[in-house]
Amino acid sequence: MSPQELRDLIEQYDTITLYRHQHPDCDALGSQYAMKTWIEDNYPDKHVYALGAETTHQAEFPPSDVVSDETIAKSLAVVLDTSNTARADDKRFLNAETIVKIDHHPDVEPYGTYRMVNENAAAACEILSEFFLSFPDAVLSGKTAEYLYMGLLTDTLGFKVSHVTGKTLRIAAELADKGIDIPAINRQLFDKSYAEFETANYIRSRIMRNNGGNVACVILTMEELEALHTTPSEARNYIDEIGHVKDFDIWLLMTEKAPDVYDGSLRSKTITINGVAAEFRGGGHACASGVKELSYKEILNLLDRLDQLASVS
Ligand SMILES: [Mn+2]
Repeated sequence: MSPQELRDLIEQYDTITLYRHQHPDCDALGSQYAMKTWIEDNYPDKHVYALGAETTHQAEFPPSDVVSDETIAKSLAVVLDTSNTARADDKRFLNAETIVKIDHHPDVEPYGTYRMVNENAAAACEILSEFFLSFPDAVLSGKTAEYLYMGLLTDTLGFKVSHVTGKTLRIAAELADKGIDIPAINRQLFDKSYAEFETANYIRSRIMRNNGGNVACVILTMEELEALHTTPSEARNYIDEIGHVKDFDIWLLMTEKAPDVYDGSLRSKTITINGVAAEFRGGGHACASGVKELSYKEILNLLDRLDQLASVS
């Protein structure tokens, strides 16, 4: 739908309910709260509710609203950053009178009465920014701009991924002009706690490399995880700490969850690794995979296979 059609729809409804996906990131929450503040700033008499049970620890967002099923039924529902209905945090949007999907993921399930979907957009916040910026007569506050910038920045990993276009950067520039505090936003989103910093230091100190030096592996035992006060799956979130090294083509982080039972996360720059991952009860994307329930002996076999991959490429 066009920006004007969406604006007309917002003007028609007194009650608007907003939705995000499960395990929300800063694009899901940022787009949701940007929509809420923009509508409240421009249409102060309307009732706008942001719904969803889960939140993120990466940044602070207001608490979710609580609304009745009756309120949802008569509302305009706008679902943000959510490619399919099963992924929506609050599925009651399906009972709303009118549903709008605003998203940038592949449109695998074109749900809703209307759609504003652009698979080439870097973030839901990019689509929403474009919508807001097409109305110079409407207020786009600093708070709304901050929410939008947070979504853009996190979904593009700091404007570093291939989805970033000239349009993404022009939109970021327009948001910057609204007086947002860019360094403060970056600190809020990306600064670590000292405990996380120390865990990262420890993991980096445990790197083992193959003969060629281009495969890097860290194996954390149950004792080590206990000393780090972290769980096996939380520890594997630190996989990025051993990436971004010119010398490493493949890197992996194995964590012991029961005596001699290890799960692992594997990453590569360009080498396809999901085939090898599948040989070890795993799989995933070409350059980002997982493996499950390996013994220490199997880890050594896995390292041999990755060593072969890295040496032929
Ligand atoms: Mn997104």
